[in-house]
Amino acid sequence: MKMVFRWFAGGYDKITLEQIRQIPGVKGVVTSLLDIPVGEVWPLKRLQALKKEIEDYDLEVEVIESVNIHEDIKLGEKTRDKYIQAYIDTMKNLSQIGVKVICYNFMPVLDWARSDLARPLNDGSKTMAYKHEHILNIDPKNLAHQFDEQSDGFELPGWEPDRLKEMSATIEKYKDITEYQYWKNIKYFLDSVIPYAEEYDIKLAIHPDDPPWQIFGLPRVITSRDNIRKFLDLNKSPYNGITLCTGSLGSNKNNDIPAIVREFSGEGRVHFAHVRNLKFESEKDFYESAHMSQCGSLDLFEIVKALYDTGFTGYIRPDHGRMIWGETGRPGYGLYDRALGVTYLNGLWEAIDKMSRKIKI
Ligand code: DNO
Repeated sequence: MKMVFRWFAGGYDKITLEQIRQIPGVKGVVTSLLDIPVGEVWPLKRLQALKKEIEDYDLEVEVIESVNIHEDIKLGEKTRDKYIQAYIDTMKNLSQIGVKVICYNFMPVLDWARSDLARPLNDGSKTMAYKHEHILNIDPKNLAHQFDEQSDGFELPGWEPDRLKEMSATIEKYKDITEYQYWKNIKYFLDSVIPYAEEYDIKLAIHPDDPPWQIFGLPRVITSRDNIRKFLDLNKSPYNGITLCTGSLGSNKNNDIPAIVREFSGEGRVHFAHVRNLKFESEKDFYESAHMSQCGSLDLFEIVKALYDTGFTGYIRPDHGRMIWGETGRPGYGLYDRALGVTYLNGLWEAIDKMSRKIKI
């Protein structure tokens, strides 16, 4: 596995590359060009400059999160081919700077959702939380407004302004889209781009829906073991893979994460892993806890062991962290708690590695 850390390029992060290079065991950053509107080609010159900026700190840039999918592709509109072509052109440019994995999602209109971005915990830290009742009863527009107020002035990934401008109108367009049609739209996208992913040697890694169930009446399908199987079968190329996000899938108690890891990583279809923990407060309510198993409801030892046992050679990053030690910044993406996450994951990996070598001897 290769440990990476999410960093928002182009002045969108207050965490510096200098700080990231000092986290032990981090080999590279996961980033994107946030200012390029969805559907436009990412210019090669910008990408070359980005690569240089990152490599000047001895870090690599082999994973992009995300190249977002234009809504017309998700909706299967006539204009989708133009946006698919732009996606392919972006992939080509990314391949020229050595990118190996693109993380993206197929969530309609919105990306992830939480009811609270800064819930105070007993130890004085703050974290993101999800209360199902709150999401059931809120207009998505008001949620966007609430996020704006709680995000400390940072643009949240997945809640970019260009996406939100048209939000109500776009939600309306999904009224007539059935799940069956949605799956067909996903397949159309995959069959169009995967041959180029193979040619450019870039693996595509879809991110699960977060939370993994329907919200605001929109189709959300990358939610469970069965649906991931269905997704991977839509196009069987090894370049069509997943981002195994433990927190997103893990917020449905029926998803057995170590088993999901064993199955899909065992088949070489997990190209990227987002590893974090969460603590259930009821069936569908949870908050994002510190990474350690004893702090949350997921067993991170079992998850890392499943990755290890299946010979996982992809990229891994700690996921959302709490805000600790008085840090302020983009919710979920502070420096300190994620750095602790890196150290914990590296510790688990080293221990599992050394123990299994001993057992073999
Ligand atoms: C949130 C992230 C998501 C993720 C996208 C991938 O913090 O996990 O926004 O990057 O869904 O496209």
